[in-house]
Amino acid sequence: MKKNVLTILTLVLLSMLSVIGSGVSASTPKLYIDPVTSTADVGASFSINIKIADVSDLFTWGTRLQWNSTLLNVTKVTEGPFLKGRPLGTSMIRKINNTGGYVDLSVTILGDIQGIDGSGVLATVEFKAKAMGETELEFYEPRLINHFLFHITPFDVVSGYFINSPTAHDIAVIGLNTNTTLVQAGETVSIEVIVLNQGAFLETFNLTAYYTSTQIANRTGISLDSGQNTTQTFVWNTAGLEQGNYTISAVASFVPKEIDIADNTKKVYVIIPWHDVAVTEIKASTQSVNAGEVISINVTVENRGQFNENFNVKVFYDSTQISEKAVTLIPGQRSISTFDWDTTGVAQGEYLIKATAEGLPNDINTADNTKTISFTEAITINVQQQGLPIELIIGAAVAVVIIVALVLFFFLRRRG
Ligand SMILES: [Ca+2]
Ligand SMILES: [Ca+2]
Repeated sequence: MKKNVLTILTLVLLSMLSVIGSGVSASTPKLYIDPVTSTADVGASFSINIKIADVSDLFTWGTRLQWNSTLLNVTKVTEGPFLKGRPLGTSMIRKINNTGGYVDLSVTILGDIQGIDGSGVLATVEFKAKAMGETELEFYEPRLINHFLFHITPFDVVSGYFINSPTAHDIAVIGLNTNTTLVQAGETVSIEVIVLNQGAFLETFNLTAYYTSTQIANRTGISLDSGQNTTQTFVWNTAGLEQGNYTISAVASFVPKEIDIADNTKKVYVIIPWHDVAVTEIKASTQSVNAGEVISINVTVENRGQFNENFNVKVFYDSTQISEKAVTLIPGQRSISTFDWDTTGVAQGEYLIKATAEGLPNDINTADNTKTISFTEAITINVQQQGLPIELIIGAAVAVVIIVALVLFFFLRRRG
């Protein structure tokens, strides 16, 4: 047992040293767990720090930190010094769920003031080990927000790891970060992959980076000692690629007798931005009017791309244009424009209303730029009637003819 403890301590020390040694780009903020690898005997406690490096104007941060609930319980969460010391202090929300194996954390500076620059400890989390095994201490949906309430992006994320069974073979991709999440086709993306030997033995493996299922590059024969990590950088040339959402993955090949193969792959997303606006809904204020009345038509449009867009929305009944409006939308924004249709002079009948978004030459999906209401939603234009409707007059005349015919029929039969 003593030898095991010594091995674990060496492993932890090695991983701490290698973390200090592995330099990450100075300009991109990094959210990480220190130390990368933790250990504790069953029943013993240990602490990890959630740290930030190279951040500017950090005002609010939050994340879920999750782990395998059969191995660890959180016993204490305290806020670190990084955001503290402001005139009005900070507010921290922590929700510990040891059954689910996670803690939700959120800290914000109080008051309308600047955020903090630099590097430091955001929080300290104390765990107690319940069993033998290993688990990732993983960030889920982490967010960094500045004092303008904008998300700070991109930032690098490196998960932590707990192990107290030192006889395993296991390597893991613990970090996968790109220098950008938005790239113009033709530019290059730098992909940084961090692999940690979480097992107890020297391992040799291959590391491959992909976009979607296409290989970017492959490194063979990477060797790592127990507890050691390596940072490998790949360059992805996006020349000739279409606009879209690309999955970037890093895959470490399995080593013999590997106990956990799920952590050998990590994924992130990079977007080659596109223009796309869409008409998503048309609603008329009424379905039936007399000619001469005004119908309000609400048209909902959405910016489904990544650029600010200016375009025109036109509304038609059948193929006749009712009117046109200019719309400006930021990415992801939706708006409703109201068009008044004055039906003066419109012939009696049923009409389908159509709306189109026009004036965006690079829209990648023009199919969603036009929307027409369904036949069941057709607008009926009635002609205003003076006196009795013609149908009623014809109906009454027919009834009179039938009654006269019947009376005549019975009268002649009786006489005969
Ligand atoms: Ca593994
Ligand atoms: Ca479109």
